[in-house]
Amino acid sequence: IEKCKVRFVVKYVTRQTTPHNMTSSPTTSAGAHRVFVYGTLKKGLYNHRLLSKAKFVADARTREKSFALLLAKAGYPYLIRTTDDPRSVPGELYECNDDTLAALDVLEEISTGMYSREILEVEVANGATPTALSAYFYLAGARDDLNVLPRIDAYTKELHDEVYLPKDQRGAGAYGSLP
Ligand code: PCA
Repeated sequence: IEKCKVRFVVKYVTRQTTPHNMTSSPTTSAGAHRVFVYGTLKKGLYNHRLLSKAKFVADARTREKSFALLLAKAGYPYLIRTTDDPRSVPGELYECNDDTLAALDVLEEISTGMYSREILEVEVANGATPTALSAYFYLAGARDDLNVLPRIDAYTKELHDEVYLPKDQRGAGAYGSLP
């Protein structure tokens, strides 16, 4: 009987602690979703309004150095994985609720495969030691016609203000389409 009791207690404790491993889940124990943004969702840019109820956590960058940031004709960034001069990507980390995450999925056209929402680890500066956190981010869908797009190091406010064309201002013609 004593042995059984001990086993039960150990199992219970394990169940309670393992699902809350903070670095492996993009969702916090309080139910907030961490989202890493690198494009038009950043502070001061056109689509940031969708994050009005989200909490800014920190400036961040991807731990993975495997990306290329491309600039689509309508002036938004298109993030792909590449083996050709792969880089880490800078951006901002937020915490948001279910409704906000759903609104981001609509903007990024997850249902059509334009972008897909994936999970990666980002690094935030925390004094001298960087901290790694899991977060959702939007990766562009793979396409064959991307090699004509220019590559950029970061999607800055200066670039955005100069070239971004909101969805409702894109014509049906080539300008709105990608590339
Ligand atoms: N918005 C998303 C992905 C690309 C874009 O323009 C972002 O800011 O992360």
